[in-house]
Amino acid sequence: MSKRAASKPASQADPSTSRGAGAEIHQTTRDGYDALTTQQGTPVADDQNTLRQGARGPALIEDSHFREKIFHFDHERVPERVVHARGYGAHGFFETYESLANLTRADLFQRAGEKTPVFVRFSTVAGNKGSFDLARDVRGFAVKFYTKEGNWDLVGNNIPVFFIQDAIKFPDLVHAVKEEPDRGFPQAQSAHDNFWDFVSLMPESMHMIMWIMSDRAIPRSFRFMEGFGVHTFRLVDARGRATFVKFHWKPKLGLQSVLWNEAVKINGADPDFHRRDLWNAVQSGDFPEWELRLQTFDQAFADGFDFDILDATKIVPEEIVPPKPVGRMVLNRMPENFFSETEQVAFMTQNIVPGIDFTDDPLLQGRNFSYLDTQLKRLGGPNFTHLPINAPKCPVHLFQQDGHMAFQNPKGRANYEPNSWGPKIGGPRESPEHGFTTFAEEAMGSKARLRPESFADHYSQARLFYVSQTKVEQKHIADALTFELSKCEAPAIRERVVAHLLNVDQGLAESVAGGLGLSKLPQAAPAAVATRTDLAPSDALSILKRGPSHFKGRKLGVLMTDGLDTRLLSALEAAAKKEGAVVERVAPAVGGVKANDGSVLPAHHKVDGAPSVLFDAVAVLAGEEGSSALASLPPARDFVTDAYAHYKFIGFTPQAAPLLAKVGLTPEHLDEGFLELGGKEDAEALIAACRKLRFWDRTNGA
Ligand code: HDE
Repeated sequence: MSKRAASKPASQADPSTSRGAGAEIHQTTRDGYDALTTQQGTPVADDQNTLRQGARGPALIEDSHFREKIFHFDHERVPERVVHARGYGAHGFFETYESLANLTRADLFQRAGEKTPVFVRFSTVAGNKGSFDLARDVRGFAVKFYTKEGNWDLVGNNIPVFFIQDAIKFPDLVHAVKEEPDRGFPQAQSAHDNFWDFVSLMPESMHMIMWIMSDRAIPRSFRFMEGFGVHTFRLVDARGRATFVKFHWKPKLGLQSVLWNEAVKINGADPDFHRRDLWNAVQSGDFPEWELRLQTFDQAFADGFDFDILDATKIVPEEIVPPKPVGRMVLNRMPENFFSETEQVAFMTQNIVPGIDFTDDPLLQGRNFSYLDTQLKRLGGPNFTHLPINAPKCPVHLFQQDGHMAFQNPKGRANYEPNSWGPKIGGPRESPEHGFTTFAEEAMGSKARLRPESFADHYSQARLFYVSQTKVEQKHIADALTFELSKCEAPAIRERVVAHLLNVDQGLAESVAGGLGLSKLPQAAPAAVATRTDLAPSDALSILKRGPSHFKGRKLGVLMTDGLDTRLLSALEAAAKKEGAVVERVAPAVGGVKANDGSVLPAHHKVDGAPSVLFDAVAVLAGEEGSSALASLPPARDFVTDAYAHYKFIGFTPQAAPLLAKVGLTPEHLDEGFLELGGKEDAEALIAACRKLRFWDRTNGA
């Protein structure tokens, strides 16, 4: 183009045809699109070129469309959450099984079958917004119930205890775990000196450390993890009688985690593994579901515990107080816009409804102070409840007004109370019969900064958690501790942590000390209260002891080659479908493979981009034609090697033998986790075997 010629954008309509036409013409383009407008609604004629003085001249300040567009772009970001920055949400409903009127007056629990809309946001804690999903971390599990009597936010985690007992230590904990301030790394991981330095000086964190070093901290996906309200709350009935309650979410699909070696690789192969999983499940109609269960007990019962129910580093074992199912939550709709909903949602622990109340847990009390503050900072003003995701779905009547971005100011003349304008225009009034009333707890004592004696036992429940695990799970905890502490540069920090582990379990401490290459065991850390070794192990604390007996909701990765038997693939897909599982096809090229009947079978993934860590089980459906080429393909070799190392079930056709042999899996090495596939029955047998999820009997896995 000549330097002097002005470019005429394709979208620029001929002014003679559009001028003077009716309003509808301004709202749509000639080819049927909505007309692009400015924020003020003015139709835009040219969105390709800034307004200039001559084709090659300077930009003009009167270009308000450009100014508005860039101004808005420059302000697209709001501060990310200080913690739980990386999250993913979904809409759904909560359905009450039966009336709980005997326990609480909370409206959502009054009627069997009542459905309450919810929005849930899952998150990691330590990483920034752009970090990867499979960080070793506690997961946030925050639920906003839009009840008929206001929003109730149950802002929980997938681990039922916390690192600290008093909210005043939260900034220290978070500073310690996040990137070190001088260097700005490591990101989204606790494997560094500052975190373990803090932990080693805070014995109250030991119980949480057991959980966070367990496989709970690397869940297979949000759909396979539990949720907990963590603190003890209160339910209050219509007569004002209170019962203590702990909230539990149980995933219908069962619990499942990945191995650390898988987590590391998933983060590279698909950093969005968890969000993609939730998106795919909901979009395909496989709606994830959790059951809400309540542990309830009264003061007299609580007095019988040897720990304090106000201490968030303690659990009430499920064997002592079995959680009672009271309803189910189904997530059935993804947000239409990630920012508007998942980013702008503002959870606050202080959002409770009549019939639910707090306890004096010092962590909860501190949280109730913090969340409002954080929303003001993040969302920029006091009117964030006007955003659709935060707005209650019940009537809201109040005298609060104005402020940034107010778009629901109260109507009418009365904006104060008392007034004498009468019910029609005088605005709302308080309702003592129905309104929220705080449980009338007696409180006494002098003002002081004190930690109660009843919070002093830091090791007994850490030990309880450890001894309740299977051998495989115990090894994972020891390996995780060894890995994390090996990343600490200061030997004194490693030793201090081992000194605490000696109060948890001698074998665990020895194993970690051995893994770290400590020349001798340190002295056990001084303990305010001796560790109880007589607590009955709790199977509910183990993932593997309660593994699912189905493969539903899981994913089989099928590596295909040219010449594969289409009937076998169909049989495998049918068996998986019957089970409620998903099959994804992987091939040397994403265009697919040519099957033995001449048909072309498209693939979901090229093998380089779909390592076996993305699947719960795999099958290698090689055919004659593709067999030897597959064996010489490095990512195909990794596909099998990893599946083997990760204890996965592996289906294979005889033509896969060259690939298996290439990675040392000659026939004498194939254990019962390998299933040869010939026909329909074998396909069904593979899916049936996969119900165990992993073949733990394999002796030399990762
Ligand atoms: Fe939070 N926490 N927290 N927290 N928390 C936040 O609020 C805080 C704690 C939890 O998906 C912040 O909106 C303090 C325990 C979840 O949007 C902030 C203390 C548990 C989410 C905050 C805790 C949680 C948050 C940051 C110590 C499990 C994400 C952004 C007393 C029961 C919610 C925000 C979402 C978020 C403060 C401890 C769960 C700064 C002071 C214990 C799931 O307000």
